[in-house]
Amino acid sequence: MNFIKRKTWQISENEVTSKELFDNRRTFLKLGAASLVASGSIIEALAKDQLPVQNLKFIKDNNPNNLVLNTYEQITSHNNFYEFTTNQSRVKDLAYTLNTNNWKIEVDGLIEKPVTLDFDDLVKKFALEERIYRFRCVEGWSMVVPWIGFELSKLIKYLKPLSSAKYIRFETLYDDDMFPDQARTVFGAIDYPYVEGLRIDEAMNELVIMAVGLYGSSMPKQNGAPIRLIVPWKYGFKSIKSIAKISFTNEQPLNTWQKENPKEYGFYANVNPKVDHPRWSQAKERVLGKFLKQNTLMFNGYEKEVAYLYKGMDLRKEF
Ligand SMILES: Nc1nc2c(c(=O)[nH]1)N[C@H]1C(S)=C(S)[C@@H](COP(=O)(O)O)O[C@H]1N2
Ligand SMILES: [Mo]
Repeated sequence: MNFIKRKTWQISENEVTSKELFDNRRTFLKLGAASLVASGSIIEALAKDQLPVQNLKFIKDNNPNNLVLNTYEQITSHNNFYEFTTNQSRVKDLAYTLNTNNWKIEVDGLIEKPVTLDFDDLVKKFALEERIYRFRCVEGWSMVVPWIGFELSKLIKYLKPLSSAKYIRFETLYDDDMFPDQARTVFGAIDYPYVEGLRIDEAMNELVIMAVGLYGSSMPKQNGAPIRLIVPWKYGFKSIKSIAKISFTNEQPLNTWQKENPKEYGFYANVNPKVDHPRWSQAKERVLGKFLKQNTLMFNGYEKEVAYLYKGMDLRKEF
């Protein structure tokens, strides 16, 4: 059993069983239990009935940098998910057609043994962790999200790619019954399926997660249910949603946005306030729900953790 003994002040709201919390929410708050938690945001939102049922068990992120979380409402009502619509406020109303039952991920390419992973098994195999990360879209908006997931590195080790595999490639599900924009064969917004990729050494960095939820509960459909990638130091488009296929390759994958517009979007897409998008500056960003803009940080604030990956590269050319 992986029971870790901690001081009372390290007990997270997640460890107080959700049953206790829901049965006795008022008393819980009156007793000052909020003082036991690292960040009160989840308790606050629960008290206001703004969160869905907390159905995931996970290891809490103590949020050492005190990032201010965006609300569940903000995170789930402003979305980029072109398979539904390019209208960011409409995704949440259209996403019900995505059926995540019996979800499979096909794995092929440079790997000892191609397999089909079952999502439900996968979630049981790897311990879930909360990761509170900044998330920066290339369009200039950002948010802070308490994702729940497991490290991609653990999945890669489990899958045992061949040493000749230099890249990992992901595909979103292709199903035109579930995704209305995939059914618009001629006038669709982009070519489907949506594709993304990482170099294997990037993919092995411990910041990269396969996210299966946020705010303690399963991934909302509009955010990429049931499982998506999160690469917090790269522009949001790298964080591909609703993954149905993984391939190991020795060639750099042609990711969707590079294919659509290679002058504006590359493979790396590292957040970089000094390299502007051809049509706008990337120096600042607007946090969802905020009026004033804030400075964008190099590698989205994760320079210490990831700069080694790009030593010797010209980040203006390899954007
Ligand atoms: N399959 C798929 N994945 C996707 C997208 C998409 O349109 N389709 N949009 C990307 C972009 S541009 C961003 S900013 C994020 C948005 O994630 P969110 O809706 O959870 O904020 O998802 C990324 N992953
Ligand atoms: Mo984005």
